[in-house]
Amino acid sequence: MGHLQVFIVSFLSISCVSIFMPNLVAAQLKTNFYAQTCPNVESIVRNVVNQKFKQTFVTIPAVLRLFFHDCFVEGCDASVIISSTSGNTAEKDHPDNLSLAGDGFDTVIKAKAAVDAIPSCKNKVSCADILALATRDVIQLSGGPGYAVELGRLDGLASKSSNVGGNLPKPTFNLDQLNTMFASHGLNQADMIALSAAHTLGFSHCDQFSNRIFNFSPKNPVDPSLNKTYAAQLQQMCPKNVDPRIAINMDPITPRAFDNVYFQNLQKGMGLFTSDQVLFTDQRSKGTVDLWASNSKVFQTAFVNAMTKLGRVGVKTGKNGNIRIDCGAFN
Ligand code: HEM
Ligand SMILES: *[C@@H]1O[C@H](CO)[C@@H](O)[C@H](O)[C@H]1NC(C)=O
Ligand SMILES: CC(=O)N[C@H]1CO[C@H](CO)[C@@H](O)[C@@H]1O
Repeated sequence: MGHLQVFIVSFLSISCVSIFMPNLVAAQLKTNFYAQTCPNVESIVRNVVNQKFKQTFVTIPAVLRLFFHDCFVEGCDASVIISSTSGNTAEKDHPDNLSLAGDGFDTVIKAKAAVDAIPSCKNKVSCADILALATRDVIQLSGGPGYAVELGRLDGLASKSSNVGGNLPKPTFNLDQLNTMFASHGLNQADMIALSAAHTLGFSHCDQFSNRIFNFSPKNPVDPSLNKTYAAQLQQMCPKNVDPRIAINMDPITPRAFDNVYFQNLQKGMGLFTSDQVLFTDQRSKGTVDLWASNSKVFQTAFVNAMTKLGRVGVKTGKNGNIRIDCGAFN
């Protein structure tokens, strides 16, 4: 009897959710979405990612960050890949995108061409799904966990530079600001901390953190939460009036490995941005940082879970999207 009641209650609550909040239900996404139409899509994308990686390591952080930006602005719908036209300034030309490395875009364009070269796959696989697959592949290539990617996203029909600003986190954010922004995309604090570990890879331009090493506050020119040795190294690599094109490794210890050293760095005051270091200095998130700094397996499980949730943000189906022929332009 007790079991039956529990069953009925949970059955009802699930159906209510799907009736009243269809956008929160990712039922349309499935890992074998292309099993009939393009069964080899995963290996086709992976081959292109491998080739691109052999040409440049930047492929890895560039694809990973591109996926994050895509999902946070308009949803995971490849809107970030659209090029501006005379009538529309697209997302990628917003100043926050200035630093998105071109190799991420190039990877998706090349993978799309490889997929479309197979007759049965032609115009069947969305650019949004190709980006999601390439993201999983670059994480694995750099030593991170492998995972099954949910598929079935359509490509979006809008891409506006004016939609970018308020949707992406700033490196100066505190914990409340980070939590608020991630919560607005259905991600909780643990998801936010796990995803922040993407900063175990890749580069930052000096202007993104110069406030922390030169003019933090009248009392403390250097952010007191920064490790003193690390702060001195940052000042040396990024002096005042440095060439704005100079970028430095965000994880100074293992910059090319997807690992939990990101969290070990935070424990030493070696988080590059305020938004990184605050995860350790704020008592509400410190416990998670300490746990994941010492337990890579637990971190990886949380990361895969958070990436899967990120991949469900704002997914387009039906009339809200299509399969783009050219990932960089609307059909
Ligand atoms: C938590 C809030 C976050 C903030 C404030 C933030 C901010 C930034 C900033 C300012 C940069 C440096 C850009 C540059 O100067 O070139 C950067 C780089 C990067 N971010 Fe984030 N980010 C956040 C979360 C994420 C997430 C969730 C991911 C992916 C899951 C991610 C992936 C990356 C990667 C891979 C790079 C390196 C890009 C490259 O080397 O080309 N970030 N981020
Ligand atoms: C600063 O970083 C060094 C390693 O570069 C580490 O040995 C030291 O313990 C750190 N200091 C603090 C206060 O965490
Ligand atoms: C990779 C890419 O397309 N980056 C663009 C970002 O935005 C600037 C202008 O703000 C463009 O010049 C870049 O090409």
